[in-house]
Amino acid sequence: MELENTIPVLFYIPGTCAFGSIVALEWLGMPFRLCRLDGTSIKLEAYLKLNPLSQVPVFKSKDGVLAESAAILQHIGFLGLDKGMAYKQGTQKYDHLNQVMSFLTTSLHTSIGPTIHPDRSADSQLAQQEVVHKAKTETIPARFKHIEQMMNNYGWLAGDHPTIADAYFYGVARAAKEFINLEKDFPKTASFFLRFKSNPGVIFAQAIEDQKPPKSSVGFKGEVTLSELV
Ligand SMILES: N[C@@H](CCC(=O)N[C@@H](CS)C(=O)NCC(=O)O)C(=O)O
Repeated sequence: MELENTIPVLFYIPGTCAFGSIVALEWLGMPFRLCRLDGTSIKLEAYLKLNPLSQVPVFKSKDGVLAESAAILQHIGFLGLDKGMAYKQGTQKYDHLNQVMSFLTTSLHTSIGPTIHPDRSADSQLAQQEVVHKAKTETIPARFKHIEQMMNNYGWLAGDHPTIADAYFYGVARAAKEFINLEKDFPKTASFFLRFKSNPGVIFAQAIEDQKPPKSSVGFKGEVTLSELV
């Protein structure tokens, strides 16, 4: 039981930005568990103790409790430096990755928010429709334009291979594929989605979200419930 408690846990809700952290954990290859939440359990007192903001992802390990995707992914990425998941602080590569992560977790993430929770951006239905329309036709395409420019000659965001930035981007940006014509307007980003879809970490995270038994995993030690953890 004590050994069990030392295995890190990632708290997630399917379909959210927590996807990238699941991908990164799978890449890392160290033992981890997952705790699936929903719109109700995320508001429970037990979870609010972990993250008073009532948001996912949260990562609980022997090093403590971490919220915020950028912090969680840099933490996991540091553990996976030998795998090239992230870069050593103090290097140009780290600074660039950090810059990309900052853009993704702020400008990009917040641009997509209104399309998922329009009620949080405006009160009346008409005002909400306007907010969603502006997000889909102006703000999000502008952010994707920047992403398209950031895609490097290797087809990734921060290196000659996928890093935590690519894992996070995939999880957040997939929602926008429904109303953005990637092939026509953002061909490098369209190609990114096609290639990254078959990455083992992405296949694993997708199976988890879809509640299908993952075909393979290096470190996954199973799902736990919130009540088992408190
Ligand atoms: N700044 C936070 C944002 C986290 C966030 O907004 N998470 C969303 C999912 S993408 C969430 O938990 N939504 C649940 C809710 O707001 O009820 C981060 O980067 O991790």
